[in-house]
Amino acid sequence: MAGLMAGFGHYTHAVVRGIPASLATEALRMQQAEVDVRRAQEEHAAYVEVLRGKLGLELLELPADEALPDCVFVEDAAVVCGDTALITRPGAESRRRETEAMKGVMQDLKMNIVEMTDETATLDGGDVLFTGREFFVGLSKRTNQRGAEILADAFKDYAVSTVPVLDGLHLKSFCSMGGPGLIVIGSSEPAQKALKIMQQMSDHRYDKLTVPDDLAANCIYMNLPNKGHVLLHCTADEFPESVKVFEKLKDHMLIPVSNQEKCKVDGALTCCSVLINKKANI
Ligand code: M3B
Repeated sequence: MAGLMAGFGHYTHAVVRGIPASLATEALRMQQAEVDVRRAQEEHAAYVEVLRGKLGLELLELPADEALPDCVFVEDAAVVCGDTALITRPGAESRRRETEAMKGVMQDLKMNIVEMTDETATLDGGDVLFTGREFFVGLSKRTNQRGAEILADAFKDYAVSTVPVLDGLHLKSFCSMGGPGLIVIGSSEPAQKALKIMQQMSDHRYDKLTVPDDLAANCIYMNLPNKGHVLLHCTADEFPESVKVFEKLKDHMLIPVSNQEKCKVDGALTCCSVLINKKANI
């Protein structure tokens, strides 16, 4: 049991991608909102600097592509666990080609690549919650059962359970991992329902950290040498009540990261990087 969780949250590399000007008008969004691209780019640069400068990860930076307005949200294009990278088939047609550059960088990293070629399958990485011992896959507007099956085939060492996502875009629009065995969950009814389903389907008892704001439940946990437990979470400007909850975590190094512009196009913190644990440097 303990062996399964050892190393959870340990990362050496991160894949990120630039923000094209086309994000302002063309990126998909659930609610109409105007985005200031320059501000979004500044915000993203600060996010990247936390990963590289503060946390010491090796960054692989893909250039922005004007033809792919949502390309900064790299999480949706690949699911990485151990040495395997599953290149997804994003649910939105306009996002399908985001996977090309992602596949290229995974090849450079010498990952074991699995491609979702089945044309009936769709899956966005934002619907995939890896807990360290199993996967939960949200069945949403963007991810279907066939996509979840292909993920289960790609990561045979782990159990995979599906969770209906009735509200919002992705499973991780209201949850994420906050530590080994710790699920961070939003307070809305759909979020709480999804948590119940995950608890029922698992033979493990997860701890939970409930935050008032659903979007604030999307945070990034890492366990890094010399730093220990690290949590990137929303800022007090955005979600003051949720930040108070994070501040009760006494073992974590807490890093607030601003996400005000990117969230206008439904991008949260996890969306903007693919984290990888590679022992040997490349
Ligand atoms: C968001 C893509 C936005 C496209 C990520 C996870 C949950 C709220 N305009 N993609 N992976 N969603 O975030």
